[in-house]
Amino acid sequence: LWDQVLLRGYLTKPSLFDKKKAGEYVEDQLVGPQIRVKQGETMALNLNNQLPPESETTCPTHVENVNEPHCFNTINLHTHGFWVSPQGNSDNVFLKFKPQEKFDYQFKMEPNHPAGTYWYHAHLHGSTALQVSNGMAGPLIVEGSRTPKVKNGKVTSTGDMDILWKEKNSYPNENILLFQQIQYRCSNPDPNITFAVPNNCEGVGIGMLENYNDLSISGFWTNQNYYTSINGKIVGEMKVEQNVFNRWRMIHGGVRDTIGLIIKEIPDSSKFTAEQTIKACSAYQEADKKAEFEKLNSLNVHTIAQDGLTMNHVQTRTLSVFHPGYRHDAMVAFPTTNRYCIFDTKLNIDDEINAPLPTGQTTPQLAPTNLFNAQLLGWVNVKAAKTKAQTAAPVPERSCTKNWVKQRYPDPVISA
Ligand SMILES: [Cu+2]
Repeated sequence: LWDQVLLRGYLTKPSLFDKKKAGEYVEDQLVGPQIRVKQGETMALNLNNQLPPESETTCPTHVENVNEPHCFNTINLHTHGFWVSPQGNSDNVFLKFKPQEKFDYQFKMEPNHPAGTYWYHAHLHGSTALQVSNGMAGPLIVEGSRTPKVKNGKVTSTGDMDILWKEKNSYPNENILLFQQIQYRCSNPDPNITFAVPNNCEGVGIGMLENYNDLSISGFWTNQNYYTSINGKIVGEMKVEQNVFNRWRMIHGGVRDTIGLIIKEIPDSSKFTAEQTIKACSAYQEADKKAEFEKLNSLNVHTIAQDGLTMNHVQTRTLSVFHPGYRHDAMVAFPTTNRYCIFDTKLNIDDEINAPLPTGQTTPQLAPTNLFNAQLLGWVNVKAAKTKAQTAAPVPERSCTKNWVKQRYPDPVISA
């Protein structure tokens, strides 16, 4: 039984927008629409606030203490990671727009702005965490075509991955995975109706997020019946083709829990239905299945960019750690037609934001003990490869060194 929720978000279709303008609540996905822009372009964006009106109680004219949360229906928009002006009608977090107000943003992208994966979200002081936890976040993609620059045999600029990674002369398909942590609480106007678990509405309440006390600040994220969604879906399906490299643009658009992403293969599962897959994946979540969980094959994820920046070398890993706001671009190929589970494994720094690492560690490690090994976030449905002869995708050994660039580009393309 899924909970019904009433949250703030970005509408994805003009038809929904017209309804909303008429004062209605509308049904839409949890995640904001994808926005794409090219290097050198100006991104024009009209933000039109159709949230319900504020009152003197919810949004006082004079705020005594600006750190006191307030004005949850007053918004603005921040382009997370963009190298643009933070002033005027650009990425200016001091702008604020009340319900029924609208604003024309203009984000001027430099011709050398790094192509990559970014995201946008509400960023008004006093309401940011609450609005982002409602779902006010969406993917922001910068497309680019810069070639690597090499000087005296050294790469001085890595170039844009959009044109660097080719498979059989075509650019790889891509999937955006935007992770969100929607921290709603159930409510019912009848005070006699209470909820044993605050975020399990049991069909008699509606999930909302209306004050900061409801934001989970401490304690174990998973143990509180919370989920991290991918593209607005809880334990949703991703479709891919066997052995084909896809570029996964992964964005942590949540504010709460660090994600330790691991993709595990379920043996003999190629004929599993969605229900069977979710059941099979879920069986590995609890701590008493730790040994079995660890025995499952982990998929190699070939990370090519972090936080919008193309890396010098491909880094192959099985565990990808995302703190809130972080992005990873990775090339992933699924070698079998088995089902794969997308897990958030429990880390030793989990459930803490910016927790210091134990002495001597440079990256977070899997938690030695936890009630859960991992939480299931989604699953992958792999369609059989078109050609029978196809072998498992090779682990790429690529880097933006001169040799590699030379293999891919004729000399004149490399600007010295
Ligand atoms: Cu941000």
